Amino acid sequence: NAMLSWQRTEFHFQPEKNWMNDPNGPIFYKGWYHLFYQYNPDSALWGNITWGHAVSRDLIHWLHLPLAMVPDRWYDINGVWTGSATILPNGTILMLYTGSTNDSVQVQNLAYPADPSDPLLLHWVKDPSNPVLVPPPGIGLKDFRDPTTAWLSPEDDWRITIGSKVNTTGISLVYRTKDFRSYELLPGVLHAVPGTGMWECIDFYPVSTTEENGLDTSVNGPGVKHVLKASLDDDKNDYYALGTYDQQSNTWTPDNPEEDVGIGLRYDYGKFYASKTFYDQNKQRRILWGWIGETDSEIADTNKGWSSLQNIPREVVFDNKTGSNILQWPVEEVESLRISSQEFSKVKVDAGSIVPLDIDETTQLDITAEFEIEKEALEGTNGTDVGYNCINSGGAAGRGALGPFGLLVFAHHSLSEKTPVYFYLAKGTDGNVKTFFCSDESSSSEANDVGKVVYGSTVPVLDGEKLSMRLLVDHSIVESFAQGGRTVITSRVYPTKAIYGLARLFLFNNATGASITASLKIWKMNSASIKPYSDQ
Ligand code: DQQ
Repeated sequence: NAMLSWQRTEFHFQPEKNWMNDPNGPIFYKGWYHLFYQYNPDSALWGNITWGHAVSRDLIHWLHLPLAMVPDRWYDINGVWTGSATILPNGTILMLYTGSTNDSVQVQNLAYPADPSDPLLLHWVKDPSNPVLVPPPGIGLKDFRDPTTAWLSPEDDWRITIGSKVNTTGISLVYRTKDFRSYELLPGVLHAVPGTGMWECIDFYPVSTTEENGLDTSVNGPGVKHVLKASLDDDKNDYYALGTYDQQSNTWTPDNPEEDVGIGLRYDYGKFYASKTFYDQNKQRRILWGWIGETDSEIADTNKGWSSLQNIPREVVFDNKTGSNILQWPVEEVESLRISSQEFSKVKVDAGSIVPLDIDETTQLDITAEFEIEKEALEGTNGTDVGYNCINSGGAAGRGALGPFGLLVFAHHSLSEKTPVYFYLAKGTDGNVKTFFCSDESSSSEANDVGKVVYGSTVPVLDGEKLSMRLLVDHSIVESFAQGGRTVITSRVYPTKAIYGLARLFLFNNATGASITASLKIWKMNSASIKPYSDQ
């Protein structure tokens, strides 16, 4: 359908057609990055789940490969669900994944490459001893899924964690194994949080508090914190927390119990779910993939013949400036797609005004922007917008003393369609400033079968820091990063008029009491021209 083809992205990963969801088993092997993913080969809606497969030299330019695994055994006939890869010290790759059995029971299965000398890893063997794990006593038969990458314990065995729930408490079960075929459930749980419901797609990994590089999954000790992430089935968001992992007692303890998993920080305050990291031994970094679903209707998805994207892979590090969050940043390789750039220096945007930015094509952009707010205004009245939050405060049209201000992307010149991405400063009666980072879809499209949500959260801004944002814009998605990746928001948007050459870019400032100054660098982005597979 040519009418809808503009919504297809040009540099985000997506299959040639049909439905995709969670990223699975990402690894770097023999010079190639591998991405597997939940895939329905038959339609643009969820079902018949297989493992799709693609490879890349640089995480940006992909080659589609044949399906890696299909539901063809009693233990996965209702779906080859989510799983993770472990690379053993001798280089052997093992995949653990959830199968939905002929009775729709969730079990864990082991698979490995048929030919480890094949860098493309085209063929996979399911182990004869499958299933290797079935739900333990007391755990619901459909509440046991998504094994993590294994880590090596000091006792020289491997550990994995698997998500579940007991009543409404989300939990992470830990197993030990020597050979990945037989397992022992460890007593207790790695962690549990009441009221958070089923934990899907748990991720558990170390981050360094002293070094810039990422850490392989088994690293622990001084200068290491552990991130625990759960995807909450009940509200379809990915929540993480920083904490300490004690191997002896098999427990993880959050640094701040008030910001525990599922009740505190999110990777992304927009549309982003079922994510997974892997350690990239090629560049000593940890990389995050997540499933970005559609927010239009199922009818629209069926008509356009495809659903869902993966984010531009993000490097994840501990934020040693705040000490209380991670930073997510698009991998440097995405910068290879930057074509031409335009710079705008110290553009003044008066209170209540907009300024068009003279860019002719705005559907594929990488934008960096810095904002300064008029000093007198910032130092003025205390107690403005004390109860502000992005979600219930009127979006970008709501006006306060010190916000909102930022960018309008996918904007029609009439402004009948626009997606504002913005900061909003709220000042307490004590004079303390709280900075919000938000994205407002409410006037993103004149279509009436699409989600139009206002997303966002607070973002830490330290003394002396300018307000900064980076936006990756690609046809129907905008991934927005504030303050170097402390707070991230991904929006899917489906304008009907602000498309192709009619999509424009503006600065806006809806504050009542402050002018702002913006400096920007804006790159046009090339297409990543993702290639179909051919045997030749
Ligand atoms: N998607 C998979 C499950 C997982 C869910 C099935 C999360 O394994 O829990 O497609 O999106």
